[in-house]
Amino acid sequence: MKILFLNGPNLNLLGTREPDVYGRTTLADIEAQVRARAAQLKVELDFRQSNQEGELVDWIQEAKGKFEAIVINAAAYTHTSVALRDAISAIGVPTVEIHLSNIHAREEFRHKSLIAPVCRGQICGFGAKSYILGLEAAVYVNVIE
Ligand code: CA2
Repeated sequence: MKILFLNGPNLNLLGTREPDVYGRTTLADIEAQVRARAAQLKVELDFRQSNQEGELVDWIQEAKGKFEAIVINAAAYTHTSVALRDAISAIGVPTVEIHLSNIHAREEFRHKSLIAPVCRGQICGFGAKSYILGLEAAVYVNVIE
């Protein structure tokens, strides 16, 4: 099974800026944790980050036929991107939405996710563990389908 992890804008800054909000764990640290769990589950991973909305759309489109699931932290595009939502909806690859923070407990503009209705489910609020739970959910949706 192959799973594509996508990370949206500014997540490359994790661990280096605003540690009070997002902690000191870098995206590379999170990737290492996800890879360790993926090895236990015998799952292959591709782990990517982009600040460009169009590049994320391209990667979602290209996932069809190559990956069994997508796990996405769309970051700020979660709340704004009809393009990401349309791409997820169009390709039909099961997609799990994840966030480090509990977006529902933060500013009101973060409560709305445009991608949530086209994702299989949402995991938020567990810090780096949201990524591990996202991986497990991606495996789960493939096992039960
Ligand atoms: O909680 C999450 O994972 C978010 O997707 C993170 C996004 C935010 O816009 C979403 O509402 C929730 C922000 C990612 C930016 O990360 C930074 C890391 C360090 C310094 C600045 C931003």
